[in-house]
Amino acid sequence: MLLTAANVVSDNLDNVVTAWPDFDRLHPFYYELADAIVDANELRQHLSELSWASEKATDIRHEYESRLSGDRETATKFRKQAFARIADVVEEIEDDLLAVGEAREQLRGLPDIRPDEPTIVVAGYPNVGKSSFVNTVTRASNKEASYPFTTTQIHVGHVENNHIRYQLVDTPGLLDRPPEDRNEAESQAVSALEHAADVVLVMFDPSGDCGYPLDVQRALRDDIVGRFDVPVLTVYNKMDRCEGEKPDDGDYFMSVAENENVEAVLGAMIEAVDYEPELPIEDNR
Ligand SMILES: Nc1nc2c(ncn2[C@@H]2O[C@H](COP(=O)(O)OP(=O)(O)OP(=O)(O)O)[C@@H](O)[C@H]2O)c(=O)[nH]1
Ligand SMILES: [Mg+2]
Repeated sequence: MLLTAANVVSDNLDNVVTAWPDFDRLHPFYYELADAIVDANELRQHLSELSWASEKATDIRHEYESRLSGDRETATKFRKQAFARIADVVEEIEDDLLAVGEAREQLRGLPDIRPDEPTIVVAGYPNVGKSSFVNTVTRASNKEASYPFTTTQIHVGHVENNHIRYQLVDTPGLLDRPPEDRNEAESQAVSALEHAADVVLVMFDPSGDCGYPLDVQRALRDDIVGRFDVPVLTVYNKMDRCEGEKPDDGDYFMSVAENENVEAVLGAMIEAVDYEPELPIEDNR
């Protein structure tokens, strides 16, 4: 009975610990995102308490095993004592167990962004047409997963080109306002995106509909250029609403509403990603 009780406690706690990915080997994208949601150091601490408790349960078993060989009455007394001590150990880690369970719930909905897949991040102020663009180009293969990140959601859509799958990440609430307006978790989500992005599309609305003047939109782009270590392309949308000269700081001009130049913009993004799939090395023997 003691052997079984100690093993059940010890094995279950070990399973909880080993079921967590090794934080040190996690892709930086997921590390940053996870750390923004649950403090990774605190979580490590909780998990190490569980490991401690697991070992402790085994220790108690070893300590009492030899004492159980005596007469029945003494053995029963020791067995109860051992049970009580194991129960104390479990009680001692109650808070850690609760915290680990809560962290698991919070992390369960992490967006399905594959950091190793070529990734196009779409940024820009609210209402400039980001979602319209992502929805248009991902129409067929649009498996959109959204994730409630603090006040906002990250949407992920996919397109395929030359048998390579590209993910488009639409990030309302994250890359659509000045850095000083972001809370800590949101800033960290932005750093996570820095690890995942292969190219950033900054979308401008020159029509004035979105409510943000162009110089404000440009300031956001300049912040993104400073942060991201990948090509950042400026795309003017809503060109159907604009007359006169094209602004000279645009890489591309389109109208999602009139489906004008949208595919070309997508093509340019894919080219900017410059993704080379890893091919198996040919064996010439
Ligand atoms: N005239 C015109 N309107 C457009 C164009 N593209 C998008 N819109 C409209 O602009 C509005 C905002 O578009 P969304 O795609 O929701 O913009 P968003 O950037 O995703 O906005 P948030 O999700 O709030 O950040 C919608 O009413 C669209 O129909 C365009 O090329 N021309
Ligand atoms: Mg949107």
